[in-house]
Amino acid sequence: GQIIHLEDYRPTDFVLERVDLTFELDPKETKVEARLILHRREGVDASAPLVLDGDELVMTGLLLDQEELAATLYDVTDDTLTIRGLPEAAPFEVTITTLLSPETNTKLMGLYRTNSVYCTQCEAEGFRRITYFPDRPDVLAVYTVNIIADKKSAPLLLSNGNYLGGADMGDGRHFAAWFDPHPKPSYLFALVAGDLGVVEDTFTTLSGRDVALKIYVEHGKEPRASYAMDALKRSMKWDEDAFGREYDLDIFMIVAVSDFNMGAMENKGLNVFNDKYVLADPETATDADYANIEAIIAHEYFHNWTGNRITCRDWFQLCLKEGLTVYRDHEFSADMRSRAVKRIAEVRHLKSEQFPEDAGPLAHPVRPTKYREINNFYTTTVYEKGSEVTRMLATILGRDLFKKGMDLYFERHDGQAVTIEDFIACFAEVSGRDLSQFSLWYHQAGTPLVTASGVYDAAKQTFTLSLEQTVPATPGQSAKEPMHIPLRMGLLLEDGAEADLSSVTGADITGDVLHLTERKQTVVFSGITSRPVPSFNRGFSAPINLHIEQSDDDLALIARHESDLFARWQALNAIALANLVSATADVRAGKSVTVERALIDGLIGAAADDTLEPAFRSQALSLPSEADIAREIGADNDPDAIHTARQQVLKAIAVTGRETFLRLADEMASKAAFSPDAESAGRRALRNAALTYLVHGEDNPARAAEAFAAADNMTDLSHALALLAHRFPDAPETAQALATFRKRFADNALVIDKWFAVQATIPGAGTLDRIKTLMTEPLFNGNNPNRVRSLIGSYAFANPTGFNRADGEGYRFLAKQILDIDPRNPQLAARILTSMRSWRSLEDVRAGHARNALKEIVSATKLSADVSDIVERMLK
Ligand code: BAL
Ligand code: ZN
Repeated sequence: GQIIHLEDYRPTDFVLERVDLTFELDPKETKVEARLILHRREGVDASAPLVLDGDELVMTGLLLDQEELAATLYDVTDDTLTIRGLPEAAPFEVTITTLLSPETNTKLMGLYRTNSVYCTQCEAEGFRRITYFPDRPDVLAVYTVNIIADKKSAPLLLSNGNYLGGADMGDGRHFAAWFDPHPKPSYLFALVAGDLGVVEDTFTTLSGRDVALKIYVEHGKEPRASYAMDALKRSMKWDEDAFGREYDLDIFMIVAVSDFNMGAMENKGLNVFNDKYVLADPETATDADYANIEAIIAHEYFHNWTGNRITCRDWFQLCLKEGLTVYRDHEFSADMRSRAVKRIAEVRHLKSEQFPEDAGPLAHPVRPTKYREINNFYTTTVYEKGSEVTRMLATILGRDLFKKGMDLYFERHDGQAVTIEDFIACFAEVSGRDLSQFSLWYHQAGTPLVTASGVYDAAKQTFTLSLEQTVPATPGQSAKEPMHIPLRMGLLLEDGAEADLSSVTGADITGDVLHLTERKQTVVFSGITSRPVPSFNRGFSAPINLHIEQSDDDLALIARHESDLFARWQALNAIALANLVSATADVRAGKSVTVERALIDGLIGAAADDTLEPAFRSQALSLPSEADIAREIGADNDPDAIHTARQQVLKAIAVTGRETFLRLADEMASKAAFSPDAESAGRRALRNAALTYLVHGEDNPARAAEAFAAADNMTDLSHALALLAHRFPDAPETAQALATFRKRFADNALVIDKWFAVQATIPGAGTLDRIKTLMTEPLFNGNNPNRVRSLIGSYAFANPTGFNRADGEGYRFLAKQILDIDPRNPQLAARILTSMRSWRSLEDVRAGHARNALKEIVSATKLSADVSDIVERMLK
């Protein structure tokens, strides 16, 4: 494919007024008739042709104002339909008939079948696989949709908007008509038809309108949709309370399907979900699953305003809807659960997924300026860093001005397709601030590095802080400007009190926010009565790497006394990370590993502190991951050494903390019936964290096997299974537990995904053979994205030692899988391939093997645009 540039944007020559679609559904041959009413945009040359997008379409009819079009007046290529000789000013009607084969559509874009249900996925460019169309987000139109289908196999016929009516057709078929009054781009179109069960409820909006809520799932799974329904109602209420946003149709529908490339999709009034993010009950879903369901139900619902009512002008603006909507779902979850614990989880995710992306060959700005394949830009940079940028805007402006800016955005741009500049202008206007430097966050890729050092002058009672920021070079961007970095901070004094920051020179400070705007800044605080311990980036107010020489004692002070709970966790994490990095160096040097007292005391102290909520204590106990350690080391990584070092540190903590962990395992055991609420989940998390240490401090699997046998919910059961499999992969107890689990859940695809994932993530070189055997399992299904992600994705993304085998077999295996998946499902293949994005930070031997595997992919004869874009960027 060719490269698309932001600077080439121009509006369409023709304005689309209305769309009428008629589907005659059939698994092998679905007929689509699309009637488009258009007119030439004012000022556009009278000879300009209409150019429509298409992808793998078979066209069997083309009419202009109901008359057949002469062959000389149009051209069809693989990806366009061009029509000439159109009226100069008057509206006209183009009617296109296409034939589709939903059953053989394995790309899961456009119209396809999943478990005998017809379903669509159109974002970003799937609608062009249904009919020829101006398939771009700035073409907004009102849609009427008629669906005709076999009555028996598809009693349910759904599309966007409100239901108009339907009837029996007398020939075994029936039809239904839907009308969506809200103009929308084609990527928000959806159709679902099939035989599904439903869970129903209603929501009364703030202005008193009743909205029918329906969640469609496979028959028999209705009870597992009740948590999703509850999350939906809480989301609708929260968006009214927090953002003043009311729902705007008579009905809101969610359909859960089992074959889906993404997590979910925000189609207007008809969200389609990966069933993984709808279905839950205590027996089959973990606490993490419940939290994800809550977050994703909210995310898709919030898109109704941030994405649907106000959409993107072009796909470069993807973060306009995604970054903002992630920010909104983060805030929602923070209000539903513990804000500090939620923030810790967000930052862990950001650092483990987005920071490596930003530091590697796939780095790109939050608002990119060019792309070859837009599907490859649904990234953690656009989503998670995009959300962080929104959060910084809220931090800089403060709550009230941020809200004013959002209100102005909703009011000014409702019904429009807009840009990041339009969004930022609303905040500049309400605050009177110049946000041009802040906007660099959208344009400059790379994680800024801030280095800080402080000097205390006891005689003058001043604390002088030298701050310096650099933004690393990234592909296509060698030189960077300094950014506006809002750094929330505190100066902790000896007695645990906090210094007053108001007497300061060299930087603007508002509340506890220090505004770092220059490359180098010297900031002097006066009236500081004792040597202060600076605590930076409270709440992770800016997505940066921070380097500061700070002793373990100072970090331990922060971990005990910071008023910001997130900062306490951050300090503990910093102690742990430094220790794990030096332990890795020890292992590579053949020395014994040193585990610092500050780490052991800090972790066990936090774990034992009954004044803190259990969920926080479990986060405190959870050591940085092997990927976190690799990222901190940065270059010449040996995953085996990292693993060994981390295991040894874990064991040392386990041995010293044994009494505490035994107490916690006992105290946190649940005495009441299962509840998925955050507090109960926190107790389970702390108990399981304690169990993890206990099991790592012992040489036999008895305790893990006992936990497996005793578990009465999926959180505890899957945790025990992972402990067994990862710590004692070859024990008979592990084989037994895996077999029991498989037998008990063989009929439940989502649970079996966990069974595959736990085996795919067993550390060590031997896991590859295990995976090859698992692929011949009757339960493996290479066409189901969830299943492929659970086995092959988990291996490549979440098994550093297993995947990064020193002999390169892991990479060669992945290359083979990518080439196998690509022809069926390019999006899935490209996504899994990004697991190799940090290959350059490996030691030379592994990096050499990785390069060869990537070269093997790039030299394959036929690659999708998705995979070739990723692999070429990774090799550049
Ligand atoms: N728009 C794609 C799925 C999501 O981000 O909600
Ligand atoms: Zn989204």
